[in-house]
Amino acid sequence: MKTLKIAIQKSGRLNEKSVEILKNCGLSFENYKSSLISTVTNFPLEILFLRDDDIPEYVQDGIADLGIVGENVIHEVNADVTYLQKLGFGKCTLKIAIPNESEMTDISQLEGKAIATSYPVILEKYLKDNEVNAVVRTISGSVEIGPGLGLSDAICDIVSTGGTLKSNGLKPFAEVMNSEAVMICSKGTELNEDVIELLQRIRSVLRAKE
Ligand code: PRT
Ligand code: ZN
Repeated sequence: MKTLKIAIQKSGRLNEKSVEILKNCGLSFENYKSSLISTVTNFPLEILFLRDDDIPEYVQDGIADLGIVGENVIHEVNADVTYLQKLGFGKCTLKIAIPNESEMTDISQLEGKAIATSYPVILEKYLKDNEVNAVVRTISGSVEIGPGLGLSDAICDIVSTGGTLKSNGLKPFAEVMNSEAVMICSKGTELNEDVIELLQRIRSVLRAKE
């Protein structure tokens, strides 16, 4: 049987927990920061370490059979992949936030306003679903400083503790989507005995944590 490939984040918020869950499944592999591929020595599996943004497309295109990535990233790139399992970490919410002094109370008041975000696809869809015409300003990071700089009236970004919003004088206004890390596979991935075995091990690791 061919060796499976799983794509996980190389470094960042999901890396450590992704490595941990695979190790807890009994998989032995080296986790060198410098290498992009690691071979599991006791299971027919290779681990690809990638930027999280690239994972959905690698899986969609079948370059990796499996992947661990945040749901927000999958939605943002509109990837056509199959969800196998929610993994219970990397939980966060994509929220629209506005300056503390703003008196807006309803999302319809975003009409004609500028919203800074790194998630233009998800935000545009949300605005369309809610029939709000706002200007989406796409920036790649530090969106929280947008309103303070006069770049935007609101932002749409990932929130977990809420500390970043607070320290930038912003307050949550609307919830756009909840997200957590999930295991995905390509539409064409054969659910062979190796995939099923891995999935069963992951599920028992998750159950043991409950
Ligand atoms: O380098 P690479 O492209 O792989 O990583 P990245 O920098 O794009 O992503 P990374 O590592 O920051 O996040 C990976 C994934 O973790 C995200 O896609 C989410 O699914 C998930 N996640 C969970 C978060 C957060 N929590 C989070 N708090 N991603 C980002 N944040 C940031 C947010 O953007 C904001 O700047 O943390 C800040 C807010 O946090 P609080 O706690 O102050 O609310
Ligand atoms: Zn990224």
